[in-house]
Amino acid sequence: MTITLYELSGADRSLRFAPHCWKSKLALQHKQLSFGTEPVWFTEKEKFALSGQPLLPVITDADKVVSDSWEIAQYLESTYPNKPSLFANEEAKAQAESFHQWVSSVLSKHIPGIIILDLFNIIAEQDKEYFRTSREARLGTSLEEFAATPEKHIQNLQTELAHARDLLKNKMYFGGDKPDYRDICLLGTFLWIASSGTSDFLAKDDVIYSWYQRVLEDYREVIPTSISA
Ligand SMILES: N[C@@H](CCC(=O)N[C@@H](CS)C(=O)NCC(=O)O)C(=O)O
Repeated sequence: MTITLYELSGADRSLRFAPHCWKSKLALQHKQLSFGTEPVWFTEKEKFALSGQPLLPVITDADKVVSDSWEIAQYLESTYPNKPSLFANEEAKAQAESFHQWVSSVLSKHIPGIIILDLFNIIAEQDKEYFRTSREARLGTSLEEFAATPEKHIQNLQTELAHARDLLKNKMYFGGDKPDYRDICLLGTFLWIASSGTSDFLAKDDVIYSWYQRVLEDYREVIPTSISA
């Protein structure tokens, strides 16, 4: 086994919640590559200092070090072209890049309001001050204030998902009849919510809910059995 995925973890090292780390783990699983993982707390950045930057995910593959979930997906695709594809062709890759950006910067803004206090409760004691200070500076308010109305954020998330519903119309997966990197981006983001302890964030009659049930099983090998739709 030569590939190691460095990913954020909770106080309990087996608890992995970070969305971009989930994307890389799902991409590794999709490509049927053998890999190990290294759990990292927020305040253990020295563990992946060799990447020369402060964010996760990072992978090492023999003497290669790659950071950033989108860079990792591209690296895996070009380094292991004979393994199952993350992007069926150049057009699918361009669509995946734009979907990745939509998920990361548009859809994801509704999520901290749903889970931020749950996240605060599951991270390591030594991470709590860093997490509170950095997130409160970013949000411009206290974690408690920001998390006061989770229903409103769930509602906004469901409304924002209209774009994904449109893309998925009459299809099993975003790319058609098998999952690709677009499915991984959205699943990784839902796993952020689910790993933090919220399960009811989709309506049962939503096509996105049926899709979520399907992809959870497709990637079940790397998803804890405690997570269900
Ligand atoms: N654009 C980056 C974003 C990476 C990112 O924001 N990572 C988060 C975890 S999902 C992180 O490392 N946070 C650590 C911190 O805030 O100190 C990617 O897609 O990989």
